[in-house]
Amino acid sequence: SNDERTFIAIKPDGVARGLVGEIISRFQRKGYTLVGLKQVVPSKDLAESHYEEHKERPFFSGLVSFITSGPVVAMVWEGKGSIAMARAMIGATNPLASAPGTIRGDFGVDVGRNIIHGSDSADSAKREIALWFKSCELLTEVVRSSNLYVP
Ligand code: DAT
Ligand code: MG
Repeated sequence: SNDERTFIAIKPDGVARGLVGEIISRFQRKGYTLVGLKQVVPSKDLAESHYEEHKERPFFSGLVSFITSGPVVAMVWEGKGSIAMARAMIGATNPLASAPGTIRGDFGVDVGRNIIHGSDSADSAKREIALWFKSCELLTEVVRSSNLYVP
């Protein structure tokens, strides 16, 4: 449906490297609509909740310290097929395995510095949007009436 929403976060490395505009531009050009946007240095609690599924993994503590190490640009993008399409546009987890043309494939080489997060399913998207945003921080209804822009 047209109102499918996904959670996307530009990680501290992506922000520090000046990739925010490039990444936002890619989602906009694809035809998705930005319905939530903020910059935040995540707390340890937020980072641990966000990556809860990985808490037993050996890289968990490094991942949490990395994601809390600086500003993250948290976003909600809306549009048809946005969850799976954002994952495709982001590329494989390890940037060395990500195809050129994807965000990780174009801009990274290190799995521990892979620039961007995207929700991996409808359930994850719902959980992550609620974790990072209050409902009042999101557009309630995307206006699609402009005759200049029809996604
Ligand atoms: P993704 O971000 O593609 O959904 P994931 O959910 O499997 O990947 O892992 C979450 C993040 O954890 C990932 O973006 C980077 C980090 N990570 C994953 N596997 C790793 C590994 N083997 N070594 C170090 N960091 C890893
Ligand atoms: Mg994941």
